[in-house]
Amino acid sequence: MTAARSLWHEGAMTTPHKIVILTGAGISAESGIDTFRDGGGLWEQHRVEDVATPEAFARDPELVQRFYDMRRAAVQTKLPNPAHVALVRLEREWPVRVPGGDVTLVTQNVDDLHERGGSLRVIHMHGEHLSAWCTACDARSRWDGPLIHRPACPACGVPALRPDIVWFGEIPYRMDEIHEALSEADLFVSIGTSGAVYPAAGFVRLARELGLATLELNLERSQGSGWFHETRLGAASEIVPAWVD
Ligand code: BV8
Repeated sequence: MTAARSLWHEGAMTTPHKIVILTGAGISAESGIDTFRDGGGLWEQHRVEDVATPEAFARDPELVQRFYDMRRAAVQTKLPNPAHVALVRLEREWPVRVPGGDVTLVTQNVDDLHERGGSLRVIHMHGEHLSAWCTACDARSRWDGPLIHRPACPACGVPALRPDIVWFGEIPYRMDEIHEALSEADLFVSIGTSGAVYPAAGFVRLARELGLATLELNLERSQGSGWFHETRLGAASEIVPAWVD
């Protein structure tokens, strides 16, 4: 774990203890899951931003359910890639190698590839494909099948299940935990995100204000690249293991 151990920060080589990692669609791209904005970010000629909203769900629930049923099924045919696996090594080995060391993994992704790669603690700030949210009783249930046929909620029996996904205009999950992790960390690493969606896109600025070292690992420069101390470009399945190992 050489690369993760040290990073130039304000001219000095430092050894981070607490690391916060943010991942986006780019870490899952090489597992075959489409990103949002590469290739136009379209689905059946709909902009994702136009489908992933409460208004779209109210206007055309079947269209939105079909959109998520298709992606929920597709995700289950994909496999974690070496980038996911490298982060599992970091999560397991960092606390052993560095006294007080800790890794907090925050993802914008709604797939379960981090978990299937072996990550034990994942903060899904935008929700999860494999979870259904009952609008009648507010219960969340693990769900891997379609919702288009309005199945009954496992908790209350009412056919009121929606994708447990944070849509545009909705408040992301576990923001307090994320802010607390950033306030205690000394390194923020962003992997595979365009920096197009807030509040996630603002984490690097918060990290800079808090005095963290900041590193971006991405296929290309992002909207937030100017805020990072260092940006390394390349495919996640190559540059993430190279950084961790
Ligand atoms: C909020 C679930 C308030 C959906 C997602 C008007 C009205 C309402 C809100 C707003 C508004 N204007 C602005 C906003 C805020 C809005 C926002 O930011 N809009 C954008 C479009 C301007 N945000 C919200 O609404 C958020 N909520 O603001 O509530 C609030 C906030 C805090 C506290 C209190 C109140 C909610 C946003 C969540 C939306 N839901 N996902 C779904 O999945 O179906 S967002 C969606 O975009 C995904 O989660 C995705 O992860 C995320 C970000 O995209 P990326 O992951 O970065 O993916 P992208 O395709 O963009 O980029 C891929 C990157 O990977 C690229 O850089 C590429 O180069 C790189 N890459 C590609 N291949 C590889 C690679 N890198 C490495 N290796 C490779 N092989």
